[in-house]
Amino acid sequence: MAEQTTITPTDTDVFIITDIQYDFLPGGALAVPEGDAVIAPINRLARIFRHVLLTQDWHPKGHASFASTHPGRKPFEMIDLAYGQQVLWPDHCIQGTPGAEISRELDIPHAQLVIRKGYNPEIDSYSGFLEADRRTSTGLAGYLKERGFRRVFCAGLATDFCVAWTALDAKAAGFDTYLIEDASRAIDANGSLARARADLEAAGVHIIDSSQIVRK
Ligand code: VGL
Ligand code: ZN
Repeated sequence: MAEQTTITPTDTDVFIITDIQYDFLPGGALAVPEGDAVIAPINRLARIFRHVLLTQDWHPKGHASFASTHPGRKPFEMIDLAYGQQVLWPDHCIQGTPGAEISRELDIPHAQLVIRKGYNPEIDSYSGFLEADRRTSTGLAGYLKERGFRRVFCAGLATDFCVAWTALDAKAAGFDTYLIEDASRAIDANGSLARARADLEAAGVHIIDSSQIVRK
């Protein structure tokens, strides 16, 4: 059950918008079903937050998370990499390509930072905080702490991968963390959405609806 209280963003709140890039939108290489449905609620929410950050999936060609990098393997299969199990994906969000660009439909001129992730050829990074080896940091937690933020609000694509992992890592880093469900959409491969929801609930991430966020 979503929590029903209303929330008024303050100066110690930050809104982190995950991976609104053409490859995750309809027609893209790893299109998230209804991915474009998040843009209107995200644009509305972003106007209520003073502090907004974006993440951008940003892989080199031949990235370890691409099925095409592993002969004979197909997208959505699992593979064992040095750091553990990894889902294999179609090639997507390759550095400098049109598919990696952040959608021009996002209307957030006041966004303060774009944090790129997944640039390490050998390690995936769903989270904006920690790469998939769960050791290599992007520096985001330190950035947020140094700026004095206390609450982190997460939305974007995809709920069950990059948004969930970003929210879980925000919570683990000590921030009171919210995932805005209707401003996010899932890939939902092999039960991934149910697993992500269970992980979020177990971790104490608040799952909320965008209608709960109101300006003062
Ligand atoms: C994502 C799979 C691979 C995401 C990124 O943005 O959720 N999913 N790379
Ligand atoms: Zn990726």
